[in-house]
Amino acid sequence: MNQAQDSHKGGRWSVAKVPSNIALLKYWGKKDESTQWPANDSLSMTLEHALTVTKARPLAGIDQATAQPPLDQVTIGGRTLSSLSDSGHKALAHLRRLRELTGFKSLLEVESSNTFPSECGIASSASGLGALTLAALGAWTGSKNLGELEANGYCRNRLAQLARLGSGSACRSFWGGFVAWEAGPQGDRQRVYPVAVDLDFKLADLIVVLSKQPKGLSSTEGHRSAWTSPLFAPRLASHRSRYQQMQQALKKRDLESMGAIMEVEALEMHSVMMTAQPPARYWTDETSPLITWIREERLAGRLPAWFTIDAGPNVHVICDLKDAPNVMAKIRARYQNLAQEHPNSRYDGVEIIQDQTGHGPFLGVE
Ligand code: 2P0
Repeated sequence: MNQAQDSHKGGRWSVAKVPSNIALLKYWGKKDESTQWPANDSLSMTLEHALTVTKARPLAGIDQATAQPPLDQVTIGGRTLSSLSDSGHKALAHLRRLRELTGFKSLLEVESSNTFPSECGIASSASGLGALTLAALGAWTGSKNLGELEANGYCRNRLAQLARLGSGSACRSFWGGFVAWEAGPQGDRQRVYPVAVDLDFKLADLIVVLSKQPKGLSSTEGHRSAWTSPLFAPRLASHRSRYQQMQQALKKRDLESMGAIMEVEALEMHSVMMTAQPPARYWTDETSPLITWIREERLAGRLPAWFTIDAGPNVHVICDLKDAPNVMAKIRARYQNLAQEHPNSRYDGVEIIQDQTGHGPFLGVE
């Protein structure tokens, strides 16, 4: 297809549903911002229920050259995005970048919403920038599904590499199951690929929402300040071996080994955050007691579950899907008991969001 000729304008919407992902090995720190080159390899589990649903279609009769001002029209949850807000700037800059890299010209009308609440410990930039990328390419090429989009020159790998430029973690949302993102020897030689493609190894992600306060330090700032932590160089020196151990454990479906590695990884990332300049402490007063309880219960043989924590206070409890009802009941009982012992305390009304290993993205039209 001649990429300067967008296939159709106005009318039909391209609809992308892209899941979020939870990193078991974390992306924290960039070697180069312009190529979004991560400091280390990461590995994540794609989620099933936490999705961004994004619709896009070319703005009839308007292209980048003629529009005044040259802006796409993007709404998220019904609110029009301003280029002045962080998320608005990120989305609009990403659409401009996609046009530059692909040669498509049309400005887009975009409507987006999440199936999960914001600030609950689920990464909305991964699913959001992933869905924006997929919906935009669907709209520009006029593809009705992922197969047609691939036939039009946009396989999942290409989509993931484009999405990565909008938000690094978005590249790991383009496959179901478990996905690896390897930094590679240069910024333009990164690899993203699915690791366990047979989807019968399913884990639960029970997200204990301890706070919905917006985070104090943005991920972008956090990636920059990571380099100032005295713990960051030792982390990078040993991370490749941890990555290989996680790959081995995942291949063997050895959840105990995966769990042990993911806990060390989360604690190490948060130690880097807390020892960076400026220091960032994302945890609430309840984060530490909860992870201590998870470890104690597991050691006592009562809780077959492990934790990980993203750039926020909320704790992702990871367990085999078949153990999820039991683990969920134990966490709920813990908070009911604590709330009875401490009325009107932080223990009241703790929300737990249930998710699990997911199938990956979808593209359609409406
Ligand atoms: C991750 N996080 O691997 C880690 C764990 C947060 C903690 O990726 O600057 O929003 O858009 O590339 O992808 C958050 O970083 O950063 C993140 P940008 P992104 O999931």
